[in-house]
Amino acid sequence: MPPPRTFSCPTGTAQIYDHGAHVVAWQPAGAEPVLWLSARSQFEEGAAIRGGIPVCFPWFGPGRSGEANPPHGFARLVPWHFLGASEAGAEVIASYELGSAEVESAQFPYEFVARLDVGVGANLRLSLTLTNTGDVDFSYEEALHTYLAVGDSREVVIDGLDGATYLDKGPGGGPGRRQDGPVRFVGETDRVYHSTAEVRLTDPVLERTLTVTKSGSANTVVWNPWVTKSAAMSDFGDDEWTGMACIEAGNVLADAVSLSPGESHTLTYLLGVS
Ligand code: TA6
Repeated sequence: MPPPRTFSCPTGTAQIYDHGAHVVAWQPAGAEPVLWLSARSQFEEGAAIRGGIPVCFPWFGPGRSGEANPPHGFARLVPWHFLGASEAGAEVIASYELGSAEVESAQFPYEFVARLDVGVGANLRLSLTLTNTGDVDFSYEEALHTYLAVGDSREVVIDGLDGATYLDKGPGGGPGRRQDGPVRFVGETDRVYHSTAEVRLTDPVLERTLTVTKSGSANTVVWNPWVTKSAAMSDFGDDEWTGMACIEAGNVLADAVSLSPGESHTLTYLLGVS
């Protein structure tokens, strides 16, 4: 697999693989790295990179049918076209594109163009735009599945989801739950919130707050695999669960996006550090 491209400006640096248009690293000037990447990740054609910001499309997990494969869709498993990079104010913007002609999928037989624009600077901003380039309506799920680096996942506090309803995909979970106060990790946590709100992760160990602001996203997914699930993943170190937390922006399940011919939709994910 070709090495990642590095994008650097005075306010920040990022690394992105053409494979999946996958952002694997971002570091604001003067700050520590913000994204988590497993030491056990694969970097192979056709395989998902474990960490950074996987682009999940055209379905999330096993999809609305519960039977879609591969998990989280094909977009993160294939090379995207690098369109170029441009300086814009205090950031550099790298752009990638994936067209339906390059990803034959009987499970998603539609014509589309996916574009990912990544703004690199003091903040990290991803905009994922889908355009229906065919002549029939289609719907799809999507997520920017961000792995954040944390000092100790058992100590972080996630604010902004208080009162939001969620689907608990964790052990003994189910639909129709409502968040009461901040989110803390005390076991395997896998929740799909119905929320458009800004989310803040306070990390007392690294002494920083990570802020996720989004647009065009009806769902926020919060995930930590904890002990058992980490041990079951070959590309995830058994003890790595204490160093990461996923806060993802998406449109999944009942919030899947529908596009008529010629229509576009953009999901934006803005990550900041303070
Ligand atoms: O976003 C959380 C989740 O859907 C979890 O259920 C878990 O499966 C995670 O994604 C990782 O999925 P992956 O296919 O990358 O192993």
